[in-house]
Amino acid sequence: MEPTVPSPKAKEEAETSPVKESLAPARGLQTGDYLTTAQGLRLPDTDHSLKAGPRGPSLLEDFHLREKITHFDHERIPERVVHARGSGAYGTFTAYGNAASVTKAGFLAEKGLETDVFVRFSTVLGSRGSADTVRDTRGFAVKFYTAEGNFDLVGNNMPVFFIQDAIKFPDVIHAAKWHPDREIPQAQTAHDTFWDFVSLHTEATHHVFWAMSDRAVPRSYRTMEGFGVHTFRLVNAEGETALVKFHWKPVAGVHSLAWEEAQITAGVDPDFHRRDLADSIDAGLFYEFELGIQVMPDSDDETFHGIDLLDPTKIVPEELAPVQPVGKLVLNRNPDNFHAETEQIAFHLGHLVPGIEVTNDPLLQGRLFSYLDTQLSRLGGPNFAQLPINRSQAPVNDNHRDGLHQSVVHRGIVAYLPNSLAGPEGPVPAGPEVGGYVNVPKMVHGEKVRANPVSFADHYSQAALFYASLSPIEQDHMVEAFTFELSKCYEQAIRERMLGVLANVNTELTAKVAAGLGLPAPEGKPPLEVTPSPALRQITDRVWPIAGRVVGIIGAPDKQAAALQKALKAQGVVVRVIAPVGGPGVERTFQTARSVEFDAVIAATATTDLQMMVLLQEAYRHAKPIGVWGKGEQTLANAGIDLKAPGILLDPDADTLAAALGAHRVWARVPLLKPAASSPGS
Ligand code: HDD
Repeated sequence: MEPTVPSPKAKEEAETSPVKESLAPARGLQTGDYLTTAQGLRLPDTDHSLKAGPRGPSLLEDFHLREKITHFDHERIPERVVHARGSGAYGTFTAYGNAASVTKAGFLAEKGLETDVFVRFSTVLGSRGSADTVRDTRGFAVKFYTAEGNFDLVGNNMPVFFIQDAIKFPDVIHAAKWHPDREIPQAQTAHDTFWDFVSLHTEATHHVFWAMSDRAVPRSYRTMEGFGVHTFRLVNAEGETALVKFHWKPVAGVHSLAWEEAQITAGVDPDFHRRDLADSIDAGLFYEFELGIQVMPDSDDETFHGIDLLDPTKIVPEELAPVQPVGKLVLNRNPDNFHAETEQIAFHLGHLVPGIEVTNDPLLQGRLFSYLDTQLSRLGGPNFAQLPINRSQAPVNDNHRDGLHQSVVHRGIVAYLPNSLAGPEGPVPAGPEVGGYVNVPKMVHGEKVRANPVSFADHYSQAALFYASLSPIEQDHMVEAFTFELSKCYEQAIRERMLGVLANVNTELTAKVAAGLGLPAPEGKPPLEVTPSPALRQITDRVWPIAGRVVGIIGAPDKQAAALQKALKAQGVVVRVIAPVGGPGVERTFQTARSVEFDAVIAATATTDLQMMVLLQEAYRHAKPIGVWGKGEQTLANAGIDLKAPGILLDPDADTLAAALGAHRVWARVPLLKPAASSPGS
């Protein structure tokens, strides 16, 4: 079979393609020197409506007033029905080339090939204006503008999903979003309808465990993994197939916020993740991820080590199928306009390229319908692919015509195939030899039924695997999360039923959650044998890159602070001085600073300021490194923090701080923070 990497001509066309130009302001639009109406009429005044005298009523004939207000009235488009809250960035994906053995997709197979991408990160449940740091799954959607057409990898930061069949998506989303009578609570699962649904619908259990884990409160979008979730079928140049799961591995490691920290941040800075993404790119501290694949044989039964690869509630542990890195993504450019780019981008699992095919996973199959469909109401018609952010870099000639918001002036009379009238201008079908998308022939058979394979009935073993794989600290966090969320339910019966579900996963976890709720722990049938997957653990001994981290100094912009700023800047760390009042070199005042914006704090001056006491106590509770310079010792004493506690760094220099930041948190302090032990200030 001919390789499907783009021909030099196609590449040349791609380089001069409209999408690149389109990222600049469209020619002729919004470029005039004068203020005009939308029709180009120059306007002398846009501050006063046309009235019958200065004190008179406005005149209906004021076309400028009406056009201005009408346009404004229609500025918003419907927010996404899920994943409404998000933010995005452009980047470059560079292929390592090793994926050529499993796929002919040029953007993966051709070593060194650079492909433009746009990534949109999101939460699932909240409205567009909701907070970034809520407990939720995060979307991780990537559009690759490949020379063979757009490929969208629409994944999440969790490798499994609540449901096995797309037909249940409206149910899980209606249950998880706000209650329809009062439209509360916003952006969270800590309420009755969610727990009612998942306690009755036990195939959600594995995803619920991920949602109650630290993965649901990422430190930033930089520190999340991404997963394609479903199994895809890759096809190489020889026509050989493999079953594959996609993974994004963050170069910065996987790190989370403390739960209390996430809650405070939601109020103090609801744009925390969005701001971090934009600020980091502006500062040249680009987010980096490696794309990896787990490759499984394309066997007749589509299972691997007994795991049904069509079941989206199951993972394949990395210990069974290692994640092989196949390329690198660097997010390096902020959008210019949130609405035009981030809001109008339209992802769709049916945006595929030769070498990547879908499988019969029933969740994936339903998604193939939903994403195209939703854009019709969200983006107002079938021509959304013409929006600059959605345009393909590969030449397009689709024979579609007309429709709302058609912006192409099609010429000629032919929009059909076959025809004899279009001449050389008309598109012709493309066979595989010129990159046409031809499915690998696969036998499809079966009775018409509404049923799942038997293997889909195991709802608990992988939830047990996940829990068993976590470090004790992460397990504790999960116990706390279950207890927190279930105690927010009003219905006792829901709590009890959910404890019954937990009892089928892990007895110890159930006992702890039940104790927290003041309820008896029911007996269940947890799996007898569980083989943990250490790759799922977040807390390890590894020291991670620290670019994008922030250190606060409670003190003054003196020489010592400047030296630290200089030394840590080299590693991409921002050092901010927090002083009683503003002034040169002061980035935060005592009044404006809050612990959540710092990964480590240094007390460098003596103060009894109450807000600084709170800041230090929170940093302590959230297991952040705390440094002490000079009179700062007194400040720590005032805050009730023991200088000998783990992670209190006496007179730290840049290297000491860098090492502490690289571990993310002072894990040795966490056992001291258990409710029984008194944390400072509590
Ligand atoms: Fe979905 C958006 C991820 C199942 C229907 N989904 C959406 C986004 C992400 C995901 C990241 C935001 C895209 C963006 O930034 O614009 N969805 C997933 C994952 C799933 C999943 C990883 C399971 C593995 N989704 C799923 C199902 C359905 C949908 C089963 C419907 C049957 N999803 C949608 C949607 C959205 C969407 C309604 C809302 C806005 C949009 O598509 O463009 O069509």
